[in-house]
Amino acid sequence: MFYKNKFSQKRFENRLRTRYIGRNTVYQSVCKSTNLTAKSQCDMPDGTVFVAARQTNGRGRLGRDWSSAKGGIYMSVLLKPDIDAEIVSQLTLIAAIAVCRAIGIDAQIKWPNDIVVNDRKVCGILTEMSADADGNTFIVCGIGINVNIRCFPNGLPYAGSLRRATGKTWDISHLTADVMNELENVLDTFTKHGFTAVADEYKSRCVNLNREVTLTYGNRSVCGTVTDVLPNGELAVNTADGVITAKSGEVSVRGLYGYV
Ligand code: BT5
Repeated sequence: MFYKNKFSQKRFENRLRTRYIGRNTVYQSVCKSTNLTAKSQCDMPDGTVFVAARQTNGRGRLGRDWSSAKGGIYMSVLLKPDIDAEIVSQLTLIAAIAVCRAIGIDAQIKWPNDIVVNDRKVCGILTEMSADADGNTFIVCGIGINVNIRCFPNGLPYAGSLRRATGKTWDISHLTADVMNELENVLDTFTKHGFTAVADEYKSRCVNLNREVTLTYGNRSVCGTVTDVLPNGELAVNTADGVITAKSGEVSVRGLYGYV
């Protein structure tokens, strides 16, 4: 079982079925953050994936920390698509669908970027857009999955892992490849037909739908009930002031992660 908890380039490559995602992979046993590594090597080809066994400064959104112990997957995909900035937030949703397909168990998505299994967060996604010295824009899609992690720091009571949810040790090399295989599939559909082509799949997994939420964006907070995820990936929330839509933001779902 020990080999499953360790990234092996050979096992990974044998499993990879992609044309370009992960065809160039940079592996580090430890780094600060794979998103930072990806940004510092943004001259690498489209689809390059930066993988680490652990991170010392794993990052979430809004400068939050991402706990990154050994036994997880920490990967950042460098993308150079010909798309406008508005699409960046949709890429987070695309990656969420890919992770759900790859793990293959009953996973839900808490809009926009959490993968939830048995009401616990097993994966987070951080998509960032940057530009190189010549002003060429690129996207880094960072994915952190709690695979075989058994215990989390005290401050993370709602973190879970695939191992804890299923009782089995997962193969890190295979799952890393599976995420890339699925990401390329979903991205192909997305590039050809837009988010609308996968919106129903996202909605079918979306834990926010028909739930009471508090949505925080900028320095505003509103309460309401989620009525839809729109064909462009925005969340529609029915509030006392009418329906508002959000492209990004923080959502607390009543009844999830201890939120009452
Ligand atoms: C995220 O942010 O969920 C995005 C996480 C992205 C991590 C990947 S790993 C590879 C790449 N390199 C990086 O440096 N980052 C990306 P957010 O929605 O802001 O959630 C952060 C919150 O999740 C924290 O404030 C904690 O409450 C909680 N958290 C931290 N570590 C966790 C973990 N390992 N599992 C579950 N929850 C965690």
